[in-house]
Amino acid sequence: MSIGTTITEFIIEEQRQMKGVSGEFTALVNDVVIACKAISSAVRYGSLVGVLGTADTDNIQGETQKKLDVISNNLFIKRNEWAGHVAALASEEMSDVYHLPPQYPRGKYLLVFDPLDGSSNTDVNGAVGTIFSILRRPKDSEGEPTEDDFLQSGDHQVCAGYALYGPSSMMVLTTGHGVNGFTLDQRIGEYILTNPNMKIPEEAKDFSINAAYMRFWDPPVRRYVDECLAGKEGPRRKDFNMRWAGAMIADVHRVLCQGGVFLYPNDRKLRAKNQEGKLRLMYEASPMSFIIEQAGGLASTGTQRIMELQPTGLHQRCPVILGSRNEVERIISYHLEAQ
Ligand code: P6P
Repeated sequence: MSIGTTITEFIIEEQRQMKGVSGEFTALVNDVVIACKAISSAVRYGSLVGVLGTADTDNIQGETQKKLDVISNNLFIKRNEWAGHVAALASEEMSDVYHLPPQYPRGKYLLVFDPLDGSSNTDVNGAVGTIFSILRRPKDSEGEPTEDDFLQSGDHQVCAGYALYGPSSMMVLTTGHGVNGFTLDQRIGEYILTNPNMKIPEEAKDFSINAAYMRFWDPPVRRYVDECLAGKEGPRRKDFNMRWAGAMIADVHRVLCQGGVFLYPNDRKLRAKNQEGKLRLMYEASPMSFIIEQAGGLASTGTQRIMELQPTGLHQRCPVILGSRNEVERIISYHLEAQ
């Protein structure tokens, strides 16, 4: 039985191309991979082992946590805190920076993650996943890392990736040299390279947005969606399809594979809550934007490139419009015309 290229072999090859990256980076990615395998397993057992339903706690976002949110967060911490590759962790599920227990050495990387994106899908057996981003600890950072040490724009990411727990368990990651996809071979418990050098198709027929909020949308977003809905008879002269999985990771993975555009824009409802969009910059928008750009696509707030946004807080939100270059450029042009 031939095994194929495991994700560890692939990362070691990548490391040889990356300047200033030691074996520490490879070992860190390996720990992240093991954490994702553990989360994939926990998600798959579902109600068989009582991991579904809500925990009795809320996260920093004020969202009621699912049991699997807490389990996934703890698995990610336990796998990544001990080895000495990271100096601190930050998570959607924790309000502050997570400082490592005193007995563990501090490494040169910072790891920020959403342990279980789309967790509202867990109780209905829908797709969920883990998103992570690896940053370098700033050279002038001393003692225990602070929140400020994490507040780096998306262009500073060393690595970004996600694990999608769908019909198959996949990992997709980039270190700035393109995007590669790996599928978990349950027979040997290894992620195997199955989608080398992923490129987002330029032609698109899918758009992904939660149309329940249509009445709150800004005119540029409304114009884009209305033109898609007008189909062949409208200005786009072709029919479109709409998809909304309720999990960014599943919707963006489809856009990466088939082309199209994913939108979670700002709108009147969010502004009324003083929010700039719903999705979080550090552990949702930035890592997914890194992947989409490395696959030849674009990622914008509608007026700014997401990877250039300077974060002001760990849990800062931002509007997200990402996908096939020409679709995102069209939406950006509608925003600029509306200014
Ligand atoms: P809505 C999941 O909670 C999430 O953060 C993203 O994964 C997903 O795209 C979005 O929120 C869904 O939001 O408003 O459609 O429930």
